[in-house]
Amino acid sequence: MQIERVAADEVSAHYREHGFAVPRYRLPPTRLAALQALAARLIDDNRHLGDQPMVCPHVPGGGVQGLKGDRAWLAISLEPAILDLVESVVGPDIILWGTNLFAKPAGVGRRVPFHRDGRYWPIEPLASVTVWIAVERCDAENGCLRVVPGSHRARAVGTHYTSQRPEDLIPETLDPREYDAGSAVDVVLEAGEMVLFDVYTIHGSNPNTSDRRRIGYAMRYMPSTSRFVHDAAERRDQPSSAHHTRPLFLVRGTDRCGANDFRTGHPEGSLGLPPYSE
Ligand SMILES: O=C(O)CCC(=O)C(=O)O
Repeated sequence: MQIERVAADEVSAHYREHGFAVPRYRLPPTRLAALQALAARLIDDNRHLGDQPMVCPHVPGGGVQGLKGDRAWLAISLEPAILDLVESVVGPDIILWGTNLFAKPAGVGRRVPFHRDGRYWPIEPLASVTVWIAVERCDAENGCLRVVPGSHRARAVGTHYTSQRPEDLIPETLDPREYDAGSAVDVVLEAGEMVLFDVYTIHGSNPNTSDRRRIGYAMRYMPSTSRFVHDAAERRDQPSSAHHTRPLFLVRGTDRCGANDFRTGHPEGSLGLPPYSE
């Protein structure tokens, strides 16, 4: 399958059919420059993490990684055009519940094994869309994101095992008998382009064999018809994820299920949402 860029009003149909969509929209130059500066600083300030995924840079001091984050990251998640795209796939009531920076240094040979997200995400019922933005050009040589088209139709996370292999960047690995790796496609993106993919879409990435680094910024949004269950997270969490202290940001609409907790993880007395800034 060829990856095509689709108009904003076609994103939802493409996403429903294939489990992902690459919109024609890309981050405006000033926003992209801000994102690139934030990413460069985050990587510099957190050298001890090496190539590990950085959890929730939008929450200063909010993770268990000792990450030096910055609330300026939130402006990216609040970009109205991005929220419009998210709305087209999850509806008008939207919660931002997480972010990750995936930075693979040049020539570092680690892969992200194929997996489905959500295996331990405490969202009930499970529903979430990731907006993964290329901070710099991402292609086959530097280990771009890869997706298995149509794999979201399973509506189940499938059987995973925990990899102990040092060449794997994350341990979650989907049993290879559950999909045809030959049908995976490279999602080649220019800086500022993005892909939306479903919580049930199988995805991963190859090692970066190039002399360029590869950086993607993933933002996780859920419809507020679902509940983010902080206390369930405490029981089934991955050590590096700290889901039980995740702050939720109602970025559009209202809390439809009425049971989401917008206080956990936020500084006292604040619901934590800065105004949108141009
Ligand atoms: O950036 C990558 O290579 C993997 C990203 C990923 O697994 C995710 O966003 O869930």
